[in-house]
Order: sequence, then structure tokens, then C-alpha cells
Amino acid sequence: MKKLLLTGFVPFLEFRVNPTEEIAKALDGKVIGDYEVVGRVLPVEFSQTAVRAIELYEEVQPDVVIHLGLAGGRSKITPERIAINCSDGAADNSGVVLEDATIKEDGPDGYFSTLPIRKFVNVLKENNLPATISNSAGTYLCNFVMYNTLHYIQQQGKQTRAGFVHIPASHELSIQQPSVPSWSQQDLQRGIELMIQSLD
Ligand code: PCA
Repeated sequence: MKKLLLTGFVPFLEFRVNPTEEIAKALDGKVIGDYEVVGRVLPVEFSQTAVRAIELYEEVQPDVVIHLGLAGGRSKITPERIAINCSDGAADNSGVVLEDATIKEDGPDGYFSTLPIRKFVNVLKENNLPATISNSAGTYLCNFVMYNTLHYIQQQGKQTRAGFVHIPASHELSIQQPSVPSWSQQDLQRGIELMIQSLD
């Protein structure tokens, strides 16, 4: 059976829970479509996140990698089109702040997702879940891990499909921060399951 590495993140900044952590844990060990899912949770620390993601990649030897992240403020599930070679913005969970930082000196400006992002969006919409492609994963940890994973796969000459999907906040988060749009945790999880189900 094919293997899919699914990662979520721990809570960060003002978000006291991370729905992606719950999804990664809930789907760990499940068989969805043609894939056995290995669900793992990543730290939100520039010094640790990519190292851990690559360790997991080597351990699991997946056919597909889907990194999940919370995009508090977005109202749709948004598969990311591209990761850029730049980190910048808010402090990570260990207080590190990067500004205009190049992720890989020897890397290209960007890497396109190798996941079927258009198919993901179509499948989600057919199932009544709002979705759209996002053209920016930002410059925080989500972009960082997507860039690092795609760079590693390319450097290793592997064919593994990989990319990143941002999801909206859960209701639990929106109760703490009422201006943030939210979905039920159940629908968020169903969206991820549908995407995995649609993979060849
Ligand atoms: N979202 C953040 C980092 C962790 C997460 O879940 C981001 O969008 O970069």
C-alpha cells in the first residue's frame, strides 16, 4: 500500500489550539483510498521544523507528503500553489524572528506544489466544502516547511509528490477570537480526507 505523510503543527502565536494537529493525530494509521496515512505533528520553530520534516520523510519514505497549517482568517480550504525562498514575519514558538531571510542559499526563488491542487479544490467544492487555490503560503513556518520539503525531494532526485494545504480556524478558535471565520473540526477533517481519497 502507498504511504502518505500528513503533518500538522502545534499551536502558535495567539492560536491556543491548532486544528491541523488534531487532524494529523486523528488520521494517523487510517487507510484512505489507496493510502496508509502517517500523521505527525511538527513544531513551530525555524530551527526544528524542517529538520523534523526531513527526518519524518526519511523514516516514512512516503509516496505523497501533505503538510497542513492553520491560516487563521481564511474562510476556505486553500491548497498552496507555491513556496518562496524567503522567511520573514512574526516570532516562532522559541522567539526567533526572521527578516527577509533566504531559506536556501543554493535554492531557486520558488517551488511549485507537486500535489494535484486543482483537483483538490474541485473535489472539495463538489462535496460542498468551500475551497480555492492560494498563490501565497506567506513567509512564516508553513511556507518554510513547504519550501524545505520540496527542495529536499528535488535534491534527492525523488518523484514524491508534496505540498501544503492551509485550513481555516475551527469553531473552538473562533470562540476565543470572534473575528476569525471558522469551520467545524469535523468538516475540516472531512476536507482533508476527501483530498487524500482523490489521489491516484
Ligand atoms: N500555520 C502557520 C505556522 C503553523 C500553522 O499552523 C503558518 O501559516 O505559517
